[in-house]
Amino acid sequence: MNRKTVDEAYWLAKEQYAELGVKTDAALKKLATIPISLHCWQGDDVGGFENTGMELGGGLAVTGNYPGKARTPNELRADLDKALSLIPGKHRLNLHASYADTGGRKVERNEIKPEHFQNWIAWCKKNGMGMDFNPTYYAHPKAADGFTLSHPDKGIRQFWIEHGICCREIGAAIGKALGKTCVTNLWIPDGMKDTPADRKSPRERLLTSLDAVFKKPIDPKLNLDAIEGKLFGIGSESYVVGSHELYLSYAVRHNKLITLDAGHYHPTEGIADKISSVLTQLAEILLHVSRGVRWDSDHVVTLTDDLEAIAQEIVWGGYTDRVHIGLDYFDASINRVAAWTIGTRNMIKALLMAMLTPIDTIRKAEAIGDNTSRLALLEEAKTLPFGAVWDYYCATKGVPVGAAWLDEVKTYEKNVLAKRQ
Ligand code: RNT
Ligand code: ZN
Repeated sequence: MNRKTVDEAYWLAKEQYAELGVKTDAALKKLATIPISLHCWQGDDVGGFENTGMELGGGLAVTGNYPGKARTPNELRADLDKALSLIPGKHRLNLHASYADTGGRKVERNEIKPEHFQNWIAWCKKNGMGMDFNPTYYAHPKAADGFTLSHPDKGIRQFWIEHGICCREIGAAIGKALGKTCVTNLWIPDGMKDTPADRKSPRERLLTSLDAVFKKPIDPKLNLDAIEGKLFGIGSESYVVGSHELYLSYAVRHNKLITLDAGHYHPTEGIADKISSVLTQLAEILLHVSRGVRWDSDHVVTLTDDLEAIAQEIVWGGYTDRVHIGLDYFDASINRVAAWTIGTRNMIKALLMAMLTPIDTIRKAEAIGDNTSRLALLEEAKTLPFGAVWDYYCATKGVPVGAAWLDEVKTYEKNVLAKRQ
């Protein structure tokens, strides 16, 4: 589509929205201020660069063997550069500790320091991006039996406590270097395949470990702590130590962020409704936007009703400053740069759709008990010319309009990814 057509379609759409009291220019201005945190682990199937030869473990499973996955930090950054050139707006990087860029030197996880992430920090700085961080509690000999911070062995627990402490320091260093607060998200795989005889002791050990990890106060302008629970995983079908309830109560008590991962609840349970619930008492939260297909399968984020509901809650609730939006999926069966591009563009699209809904009018109807109008207007809103506004946003941000980005990914695949075998 040429620029003239994009602009003309936008002007028509703008008029149509204006009649409903929706200001499209203002929506696009606001949209440009909302960063999405791109998860590094889509680029290499959650592999990281420690070269321990360990299996992923922790119940994480990546299927597919599409050629061209990033093998080095430089390759991963190049792939991210490509994806970011196809995504409108300024975004963030979400990095796992296992992606330390140590120049091939082995550094134990309880000894990692900000210096091991300097190349990542420099890359973010160059791109004007913020950065988020995650301790890595899997793919390690000390996590091989499925327990980390709740391990019955004190020495193993201590190792993982030290890892958590290192990661918060790194988070603070990231926040300081980039002048943008880093969110450091803690997730552990600990759990049991079959019915436990003692649910209590591992949870009490986890609590003590969390207290040790979070003991040192860190300036919340530099680093914010988030904690991510789940209901079940592969190998932890019957019991997960770090359940949603454990972390939610911890977050409320200790002023942490709760992380809501879209794949971490009962398979038909969405996270959209949880946002306004937990934000009644928590200052901020982190989302792991993902897509489960029948289970916590971490498929590429598509523009589903679930995604729209999440975006609506963030936008309509006025929570854009209190909800940190991160992505969490990993698909190795398709081009990985495309996977990032598709999922991130969809997240942004969903936010824009929410912003373009005449919610004030719909809320007025609700307030006077006119639920007929509420339903009618919500349904009519679904066929408003959202696509024209989205295309215009892409064009004005200098990224490909429509499926044109795919040609660029195909070219990149031919020139770069295919040469990686
Ligand atoms: C696992 C959690 C966790 C991981 C990443 C790689 O179930 O969702 O967020 O996906 O840390
Ligand atoms: Zn997650």
